[in-house]
Amino acid sequence: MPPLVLLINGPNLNLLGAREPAIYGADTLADVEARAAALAAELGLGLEAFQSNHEGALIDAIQSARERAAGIVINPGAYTHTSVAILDALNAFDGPVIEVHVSNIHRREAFRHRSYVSLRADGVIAGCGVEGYCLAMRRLASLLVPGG
Ligand code: CA2
Repeated sequence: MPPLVLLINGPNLNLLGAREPAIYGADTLADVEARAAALAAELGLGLEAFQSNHEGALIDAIQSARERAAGIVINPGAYTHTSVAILDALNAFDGPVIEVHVSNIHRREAFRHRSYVSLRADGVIAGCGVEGYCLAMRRLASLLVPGG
């Protein structure tokens, strides 16, 4: 079995492609998940994708990764800037965590500049559009796949 990566997207990211294309691009979340799954297979990784608008459901998904997943790619959406609970859940996961933001949060409002999740993340990608998810997968492959 290839090492499993859990791709987690937080609140409102189900709207990718539907609104605000100037900030978030034109690809839908389904496009992003399909591309990540295809890339994962190429890189010798497995992929499971999950999205929720609910903080507790995101925490349950992160906790479930403890038994099943080798690594996590997470875009926590606005919870990035508010959720100590998501940080705590990630701190209880032993594998590598890559944080992704579609937009460059540092070029936006001041309240988006702080990330609780970055206190745990092994890598952070922001402002690369949805391509950031693929960059994150490649980083996890180099950490998790021998010779990857
Ligand atoms: O840039 C990112 O990926 C964010 O995590 C996206 C969050 C935002 O709160 C963070 O500060 C940065 C918002 C996701 C909203 O996604 C939408 C996508 C399309 C249309 C409307 C919202």
